[in-house]
Amino acid sequence: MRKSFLSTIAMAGATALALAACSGSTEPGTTNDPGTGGNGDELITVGFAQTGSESGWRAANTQSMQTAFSEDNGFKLVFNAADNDPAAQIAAVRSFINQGVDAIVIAPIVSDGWDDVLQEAKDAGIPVILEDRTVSASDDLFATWVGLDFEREGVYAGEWAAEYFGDTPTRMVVLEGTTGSAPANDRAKGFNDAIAGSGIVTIDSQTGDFTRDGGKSVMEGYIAKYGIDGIDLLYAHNDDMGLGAIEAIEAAGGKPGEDIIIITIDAVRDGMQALVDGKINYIVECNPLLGELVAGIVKDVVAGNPVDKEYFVEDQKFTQDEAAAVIDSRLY
Ligand code: GYE
Repeated sequence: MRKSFLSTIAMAGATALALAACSGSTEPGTTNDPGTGGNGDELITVGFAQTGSESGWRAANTQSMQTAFSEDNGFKLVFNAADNDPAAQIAAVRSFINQGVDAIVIAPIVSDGWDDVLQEAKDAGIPVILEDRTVSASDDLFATWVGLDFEREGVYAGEWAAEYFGDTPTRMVVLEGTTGSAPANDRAKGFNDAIAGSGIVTIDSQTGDFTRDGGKSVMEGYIAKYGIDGIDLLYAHNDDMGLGAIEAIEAAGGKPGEDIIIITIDAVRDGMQALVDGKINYIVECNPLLGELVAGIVKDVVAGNPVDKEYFVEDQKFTQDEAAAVIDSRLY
């Protein structure tokens, strides 16, 4: 069954419920119940295989996870960031298996290539919880997944573009996320479906690997090839690549948000500021604050309580005016 969490507030509420249900199932005197004097009950050891530190989104996600998987919450966290190297990430998961952790949480860099190591975790009796990105492996190899609907994010972005440009012939360049990652695949698909029938044509599409530097250098290449005047629209699969592209456009003497309309995904602080400043035209949110929800679900999985196969957290979307109204109250 598909579960949606409507907002950060709804998410926090649901998490509180999940945690309450969980602490009810643990024994008195655990770290969840320090008031009774803690009598040596064990922390849940969790290995977390993070992608790396490629973006503002990732920094907020790592912080959310590290805060939620604290000793005060009953966890010992073994953290690994793989610097966007899929082989290194799989090696980290193997090391968690060898260490005999109680559960493994993975934010998979790419979708493919997980079958063997997930089978090894299953054979070792260690449950795997996927966070953020999805995998193509069979879903009996992991307990559950918690994340965002990337395809819908792409649809939201594409719908705004189709509405803005209508039938007008529009030359679009795309900055794709990491090749083979679920958000890059799904954000492309959702966007392309939504612009079908509009005047928007993709003239170039390359990966900027979700980084600011990647977005900047790919955009420099686009500008060298097509000129600022030859590009009407930029769709960047995350804010950071869009922010890098803005630097490239400005360095070439162009006005981001005017000469080239820019749409990005994430809604992290720097992206929202660029939206308020008129340099980005539209942002679809991708909520990185998944830590508490994931921690509650990990406790349920380790306790043997039933969980759903997937938990979707819902995203918002912002025009320039909407961003100005909320920017001061944003948590990341
Ligand atoms: O959009 C991007 C990050 O997987 C949803 O990864 C995440 C994406 C996010 O690098 O900024």
